Amino acid sequence: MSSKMDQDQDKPAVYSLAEVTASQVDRYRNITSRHKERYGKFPDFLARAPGRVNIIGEHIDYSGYSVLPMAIQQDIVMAVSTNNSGEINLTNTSSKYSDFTTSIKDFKINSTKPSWYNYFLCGVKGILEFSKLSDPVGLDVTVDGTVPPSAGLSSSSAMVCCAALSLMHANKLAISKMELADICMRCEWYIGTQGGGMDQAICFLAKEGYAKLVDFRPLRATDVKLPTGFVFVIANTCVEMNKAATAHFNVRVVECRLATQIIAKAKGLNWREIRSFGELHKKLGLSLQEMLAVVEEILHQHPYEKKEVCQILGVTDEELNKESLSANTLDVEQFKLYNRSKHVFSEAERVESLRHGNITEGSTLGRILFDGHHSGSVLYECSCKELDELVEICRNAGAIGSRLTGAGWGGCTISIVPETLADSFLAEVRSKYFEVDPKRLERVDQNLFVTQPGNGAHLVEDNFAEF
Ligand code: ADP
Ligand code: NG1
Repeated sequence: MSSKMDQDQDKPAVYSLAEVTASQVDRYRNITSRHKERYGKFPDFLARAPGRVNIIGEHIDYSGYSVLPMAIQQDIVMAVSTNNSGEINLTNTSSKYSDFTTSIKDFKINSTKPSWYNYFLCGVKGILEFSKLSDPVGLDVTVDGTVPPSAGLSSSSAMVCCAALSLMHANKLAISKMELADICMRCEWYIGTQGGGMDQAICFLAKEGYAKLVDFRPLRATDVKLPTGFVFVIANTCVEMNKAATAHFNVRVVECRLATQIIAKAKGLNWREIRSFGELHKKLGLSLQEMLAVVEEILHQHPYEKKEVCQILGVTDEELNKESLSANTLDVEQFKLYNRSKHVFSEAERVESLRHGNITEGSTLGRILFDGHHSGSVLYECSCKELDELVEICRNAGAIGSRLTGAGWGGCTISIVPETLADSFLAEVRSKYFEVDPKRLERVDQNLFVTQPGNGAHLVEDNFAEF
C-alpha cells in the first residue's frame, strides 16, 4: 500500500474535451445536445461523479471504522449552465425522473420517500452552508446517470457529490477534494439517511487503478493495489432497495448507537456523550478482539425490548427517542444489539487484517469476502434471499470470494474471480441467475459486469458549441 494523501488536498481535476476518452465522447455529446434542446444554450461545463463498489467493510463507516471501496466506471454526469433568475432547473435524460424547478435560496428537502431532485438539493445545501455564499448563481442542469439506482453502488451519493461539484464550479469556489468529501459526507443526512461517509470519500478521492483504504475521523484515503491475476465482478440481484424510503438502514444505525450507549454505561462512562462504537472503542482503549469480548460480557443474545433499553439507560421513552433514535425509528420496539455489535467488530477486524496483512494475496481477500457476507447475512441481517442465492451461484461458478456490497437488502454482489475463469464465470452466473427470469435477462449487460478501479469526480470545461 502506498500513501498518496497529498493529492487529496488538490482541487478536482478540470479536463478539456480533447482529454475526454473516446468512450465518453458520444455520451457527452448526447447530454450536451439534450441540454441545448431543453434550455436553448450549450452548457458551460460538465461535472462527473462515479458510483462505487465496496470490497470489504460493510455497515461500519457510520461506526467510525475503515472501509475498502473503489470507484466504478458507471457515473452521474451533469451538464450545467448558469442563469440570472436565481433558480435551479433540473431535467433528466431518463423519462423516469420528471423536470423540477425551485429557487436556489429557498428550497425544502423532502425526506419521506424523496424524489430524485432532493439528492441534488442535498449537494446544493451542503455547499451553501460550507461556503456561506449569500448570492449563489442559478443553475440549469441536465442529469444523465449510468449507476443502477438503489443497488448498493451509490447512485444517490454520486448525485449528491455531482450536484455539490456543479454548484462549487458555477460559483468559482475553490474547494479541495478532501473538503468536498467531508462536506458531502453530511449532505445525505438532510434526506434522513445517517450514513458514514464511505461513498462520498471514494467519489472524490478515487484514483484510477487503485482501491482506497478509507479511514474516518480524521478522513484519510490510502491507495491499495488489488491482487493481480483476478477480476472483480459485480452482479445485481435486480432487487431495488431505496435507503431513504425505508427504515432498514437507520434501524441498524440506531442499534449500533444503543449497543454503544449500553456498553458505555456498563463501563461507567458518560453514555450520553458517546454515539458510535468507534468513540467507545477509543475511550476504552481496547483492541477489536477485546471489544468482541466486551460484547459477550455485557450484551445478551436475545433482542432488547425498547422498555428494557430505557430501564438500563435510566431514561423515559421520550428521552430515548430524543437522545438516541432517528425520526423514522421511533416506532421500533426491538433491537438486536448483540448480533449487530458482533458484525461491526468482526467486520472492522476483517478490514484491519488486510491493512496489516497481504492484500495482494487473492485467496486471503476471497475468504474475507465470504466471511463478510455470512456476517452481513446472519448477524446484521442486511441480505435477502436473492443476494444469498447469488453469492452461492458465484461461489459455484468459481469465485474465490463473493459478498453483498453496499447497504444490502437487495442490490449487488461483488466477487473476486481468477482471470482465467472470468468468461466461464460470467456465462454461468448469466445462465443460473439472469436467464431464469426474462425481466433480469432484459438488462443483464448493465447488471453483470467486470469492473476496474476508476477515477474520482472531475469537471470538463470547453467550448461546447463546437463539440
Ligand atoms: P444507492 O444505493 O444507489 O445509493 P438509494 O436508494 O440510496 O440507492 O438512492 C437511489 C435514488 O437516487 C433513486 O431513487 C433516485 O432518486 C436517485 N438517483 C439515482 N440515479 C439517478 C439518476 N440517474 N437520475 C436521477 N436520480 C437518480
Ligand atoms: P449505499 O450502498 O450507497 O446505500 C450505504 C451508506 C454508506 C455505508 C453503506 C453500508 C449512505 C449515503 N451510504 O451505502 O455510508 O454505510 O450503506 O456499508 O448513507
